[in-house]
Amino acid sequence: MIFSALHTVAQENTWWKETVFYQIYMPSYADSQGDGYGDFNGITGKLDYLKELGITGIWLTPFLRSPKVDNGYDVADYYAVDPTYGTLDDFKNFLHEAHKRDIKVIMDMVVNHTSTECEWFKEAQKSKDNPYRDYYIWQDKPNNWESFFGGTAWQLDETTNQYYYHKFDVTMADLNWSNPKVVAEVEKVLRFWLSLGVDGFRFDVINFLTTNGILQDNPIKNGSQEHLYDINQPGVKAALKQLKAVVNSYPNRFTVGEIGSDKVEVLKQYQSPEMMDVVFNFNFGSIAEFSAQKIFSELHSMEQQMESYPTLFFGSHDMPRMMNRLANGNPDKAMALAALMLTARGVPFVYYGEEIGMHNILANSYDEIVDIQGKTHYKLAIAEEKTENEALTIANSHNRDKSRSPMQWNGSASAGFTTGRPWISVNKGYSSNNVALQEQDKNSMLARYKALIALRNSQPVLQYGSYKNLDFKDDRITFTRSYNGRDITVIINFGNDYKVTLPAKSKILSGSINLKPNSFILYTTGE
Ligand SMILES: [Ca+2]
Ligand SMILES: [Ca+2]
Repeated sequence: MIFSALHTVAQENTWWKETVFYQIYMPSYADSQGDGYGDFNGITGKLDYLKELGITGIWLTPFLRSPKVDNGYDVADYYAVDPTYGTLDDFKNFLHEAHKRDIKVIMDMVVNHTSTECEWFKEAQKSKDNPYRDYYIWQDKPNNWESFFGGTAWQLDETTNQYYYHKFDVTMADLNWSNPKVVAEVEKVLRFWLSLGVDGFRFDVINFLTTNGILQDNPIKNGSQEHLYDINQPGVKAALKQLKAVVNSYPNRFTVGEIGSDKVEVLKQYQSPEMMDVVFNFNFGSIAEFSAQKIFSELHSMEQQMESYPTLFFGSHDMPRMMNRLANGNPDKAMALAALMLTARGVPFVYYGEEIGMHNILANSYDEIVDIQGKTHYKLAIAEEKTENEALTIANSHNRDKSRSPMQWNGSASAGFTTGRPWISVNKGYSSNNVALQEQDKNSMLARYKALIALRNSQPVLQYGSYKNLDFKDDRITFTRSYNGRDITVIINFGNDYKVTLPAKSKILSGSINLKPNSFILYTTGE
């Protein structure tokens, strides 16, 4: 009895290897009641669109109650839906409707820090002997640790005359993960949402958990700080194992970790069924400008070094859109990149709007900047006596608004995103680029995305196949994936015209043998 029960629990949970995820940036997807912000009822209304697109998993950016200084990555109440996005019942309805369509839902879980408006912090602030005091990190004197958003990471709290630590904004106080009460508190939060039926979590900046009591200065090397004591601290892995044990106590759940590091050898340390099922590698996903060689070498390095699946993505809410950053506005190039993301070995994450080739927006003045990171860099530049124009340029290079403009549904006012005033600028190109237009065009990006995703969803080789080869030559990325005696070969051509010689008995699944620049072919051999 005991053994069979254990066997059931230990059965490998693999749905995520079959899943095409779609990241929804909560405030920007669909507004149901005209306040200018996306909400759950809006998203629920788009589930048929996502089902049609072939999406089988949704990652929602934070939707818990928050002052939204950092768009919800600053949680004030871990048990409440932010009223901007609706009610808990709206969320439950959304989840039910998604599950009805066989779409899994994972939520962003931000536990490195809370908003300073969280009750835990408000209590902690009251006195040095408050029971919540040690939920956070306090010092009589700041050390040299820097905020990720710029400037010092310490803020004086005048009530108790001590400084609290904030790796990010001053309104986002870091939780003290060396306190077992914090761990227990977060476990309770996870259970609450898992019990409601969420299929897993995307854990935010998970290697920033402050688990080490030693708060000494970071060493300075060549003028910049080495993050020896504030990131990847001893204890992070143990904390992740505790969190994952809670997740694994519910059947068929999944975790993906955001790891703040550009080293695959650091990333892979956090990837295991006992910690994070998969992790994001930003060297691959947020590569600053197009290079077929660089994309290939990151893919190759993940394949060589990581034991489990890598994640495959070229866009998120923290980086400029793939269409501008990598594809230079060329839809064919964006499609070739999409083909890589949807046919290589790994878990693909499509960022909302990529499927219609959405472009960046850019702020023309300080007033147009919404993102806290953009604003902070502007103010720091002004403080350093830069001109307003210089400060704007600096701010725009850090400004994450670029990829956060409302989803372009149709040609009506505000792209059909809202009947009211959108919280952030709509991309001006929406009247010529939107879902409604692309749905009428069988050669549109949307149609091509649907076809690619349908292929991935129907071919176990593309979900489970290992690589027989993974090669790069003349700006062509080529691989053959193999599973249960069936092979699928993918050639993605970022170079010049190239004619493919098909092996005997092969069948083309997509594309043609005459590969133009920025095109691809998929063909199968075997049964
Ligand atoms: Ca709304
Ligand atoms: Ca921390």
